[in-house]
Amino acid sequence: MALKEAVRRKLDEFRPRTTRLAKEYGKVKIDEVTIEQCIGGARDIRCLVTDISYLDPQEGIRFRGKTIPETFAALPKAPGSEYPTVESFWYFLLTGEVPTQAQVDEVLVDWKKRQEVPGYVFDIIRAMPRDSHPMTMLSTGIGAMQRESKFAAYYTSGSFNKLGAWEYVYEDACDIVARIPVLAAFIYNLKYRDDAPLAIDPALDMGANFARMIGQGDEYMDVARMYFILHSDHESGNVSAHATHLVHSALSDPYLSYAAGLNGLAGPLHGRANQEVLDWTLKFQKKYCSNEEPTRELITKALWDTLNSGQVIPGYGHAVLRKTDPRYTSQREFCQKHLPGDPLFKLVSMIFEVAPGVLAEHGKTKNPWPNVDAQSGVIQWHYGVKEWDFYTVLFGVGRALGCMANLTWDRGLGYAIERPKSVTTSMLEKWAAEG
Ligand code: NMX
Ligand code: MLT
Repeated sequence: MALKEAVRRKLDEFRPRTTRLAKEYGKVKIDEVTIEQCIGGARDIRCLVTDISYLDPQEGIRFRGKTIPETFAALPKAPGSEYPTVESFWYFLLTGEVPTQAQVDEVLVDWKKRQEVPGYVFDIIRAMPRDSHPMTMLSTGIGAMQRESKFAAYYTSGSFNKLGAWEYVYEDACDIVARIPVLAAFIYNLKYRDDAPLAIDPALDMGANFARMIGQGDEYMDVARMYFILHSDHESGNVSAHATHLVHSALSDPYLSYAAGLNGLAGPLHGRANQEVLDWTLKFQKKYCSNEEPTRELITKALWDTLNSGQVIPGYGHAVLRKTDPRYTSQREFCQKHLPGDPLFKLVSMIFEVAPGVLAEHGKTKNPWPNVDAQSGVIQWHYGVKEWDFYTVLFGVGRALGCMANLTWDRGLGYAIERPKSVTTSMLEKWAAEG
């Protein structure tokens, strides 16, 4: 498999760099920690390493050094499509190299071989109450599949070798990214389509096949490709990526690790914000616009009502970004091209005109600009995926790409178990008094 060999080559190139940094420059300081950071969620403390993506507060995300437009432009596209295949993006994330069409085709064939979700996983999800949140079903499904882990089997085989362990993480990572769209589609069909059978099309790439599996037409194929790529990775400190990395650092296998990542993604301050955005927007429509068109004044009032009731404005703000999220912009451009007249898109655009000013006046958030979640739901809604409690599952399918690429590299570079040091409040008070 060319991809695995390319990853091996890249890891062999990188390992001496990491080893040298740790051995020769291990005591060089790259940050210091304040009490504010210690109490305030470790914000901005530089203590994680990844080469898969980097988030600049002003510019936003770069995948393997490329901005979103550069990434979309560089990678091989699906036939007749404006967007690259998820398979080509996977090759790029894992290696940092733009694949040839032949290399993409090889990934496509490989994923087809790996994509079968064992029947017992479906049985377990079927046994859950039908009104369980789809993220609970997704995380349960990934956790249940843990018995398939090649890494776990290797660990208990008696011949575990630290240097070779990444190969088994790679195998699990490829299995997970190939299977998670099938699992997600199964959950969608079970909950919202009367348990419709999965119409898997072996000829199609991942994004296109996902569209087919949830009963969508051809026009949704690029939506899926774009969505999964945009949501894949956001450097390593975000909750889902960090949780996945942390759990794997104990040598828990990729299934257990990604189930943990998904549980973090399910939080309303993280991935579930996309569900909250749609919920907020539709409630706004129902409450204020049953008889009249939305206006800036009505939106301003609704935003203040939300803030005054102690809630956050979903889809706005960010822990790192200090400008409009380029993932928001990318999806907005998609909307301007494909659904300019959609009433919900118009409303979301009007919120974009008003919310930053309201949040700035409110004066709390460090970043009043929209993030990825403010724009993603309206696209799903437009194409008929109207069950908004499913939107975080879509995020979870995309985020698997970044988390699994990272785990492969974590193991390849032999990163240590993560174990930061905690202190007590009395210690902080003592250091505060000492200045
Ligand atoms: N609406 C109202 N208040 C906000 C918002 C917002 N959108 N964003 C931040 N604040 C408040 C925040 O709650 C905090 O208040 P307090 O001091 O009372 O605790 C204050 O502003 C300072 O927070 P920041 O330092 O600006 O933001 P932080 O890094 O702590 O949190 C988020 C980042 C993303 C959790 C926060 O902006 C938020 O809750 N946004 C709304 C939820 C959302 O869209 N999440 C999705 C993020 C992207 N993703 O997909 O994960
Ligand atoms: C993400 O994509 O993970 C979110 O934007 C949250 C983050 O980066 O902290």
